[in-house]
Amino acid sequence: MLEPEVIYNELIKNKTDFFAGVPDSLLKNFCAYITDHTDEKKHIISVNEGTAVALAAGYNLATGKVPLVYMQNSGIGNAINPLLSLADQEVYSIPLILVIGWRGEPGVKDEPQHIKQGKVTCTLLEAMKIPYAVLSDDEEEAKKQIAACYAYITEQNAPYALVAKKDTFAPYTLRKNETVNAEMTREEAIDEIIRVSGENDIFISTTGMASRELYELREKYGMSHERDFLTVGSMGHASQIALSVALQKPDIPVTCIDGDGAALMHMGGLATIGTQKPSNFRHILLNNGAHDSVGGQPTVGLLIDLPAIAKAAGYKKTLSAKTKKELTEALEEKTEGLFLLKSVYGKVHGKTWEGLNQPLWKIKLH
Ligand SMILES: Cc1ncc(C[n+]2csc(CCOP(=O)(O)OP(=O)(O)O)c2C)c(N)n1
Repeated sequence: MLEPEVIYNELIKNKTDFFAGVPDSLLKNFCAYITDHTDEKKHIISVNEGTAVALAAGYNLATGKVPLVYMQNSGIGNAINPLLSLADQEVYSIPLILVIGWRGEPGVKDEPQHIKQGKVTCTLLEAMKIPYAVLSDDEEEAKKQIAACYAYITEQNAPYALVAKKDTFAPYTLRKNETVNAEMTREEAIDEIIRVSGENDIFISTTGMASRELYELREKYGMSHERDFLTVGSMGHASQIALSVALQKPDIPVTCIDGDGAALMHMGGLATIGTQKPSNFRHILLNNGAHDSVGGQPTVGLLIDLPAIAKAAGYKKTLSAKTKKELTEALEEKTEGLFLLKSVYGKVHGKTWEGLNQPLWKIKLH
């Protein structure tokens, strides 16, 4: 295994001192080391992988140095546009290092949403003509790969990728761990939400632990899973799936259980919801200020006023709840054409999501 410190020092030695990205469980230890050892202006946990590439490009334009962008392979899709139409050699030729966590690596057991991404990870890089190395877990070999990466970048002024398999990085425990002062866990909030909801309500839950907890709570109470759609992959898109279902099924209450990281990833979707205004739609955002499912790395969720943003985007009503009592009151509030976003502050666990162990199903609505 590679000590995150060793890799970080190799990067610093090569003057790479700017890091941006969206966290991934496979890169958790590496990201934690970066957080603890990098100035806050030089480590930006970005809202999505495409914005991370843009932040890196800006840093390169401003300083001439080679920045690093980290992501899970599922984020390559978000990054393709700025990689090909901004950083590519045939456009602005921006040198940058990509560190990509390889979920769903062929031959390694993983969840359904990672299988295809895992199969095509290297092919996608090849199609983009981004050279890459699968990072060795041997220190000396990894140092050689990093040297080759900088040799290419210096000569070609273009992106180069290091693909990291599971268990490439040795454990590292984050020291700068800010605890969220919250009374309720995400699971307790979901428990309360389903307790007070109608049994025919449709639930669309976001990527990560929220979907797992919804599933497990249904099991615990012997409830049906039939009206739940678990957005296991495709982070940030649950609210739009829910919006579209709500528009087509105006007589059925539809609830989106969202996360702050996911909502921020594609925050423009709030404007689509706010202008469509289906009165059967509830958007419940479980805001723990963190990417809890992949290790608890912070989001800006608690630094900005998400309900105010939703309100400004056209949501009819927004409520906030920090305690179970406030949540129950908010859920029971009835307004004609109620249209809510509730920001619920949940405790962070910091455990990484191992995924669901059940086959995927689609809700049957037609
Ligand atoms: C495009 C993309 N980038 C990254 C990931 C990895 N990932 C899975 S869950 C998650 C964190 C989600 O955070 P949030 O929505 O705040 O929910 P929480 O885990 O805190 O409940 C991340 C980054 C992913 N699945 N897809």
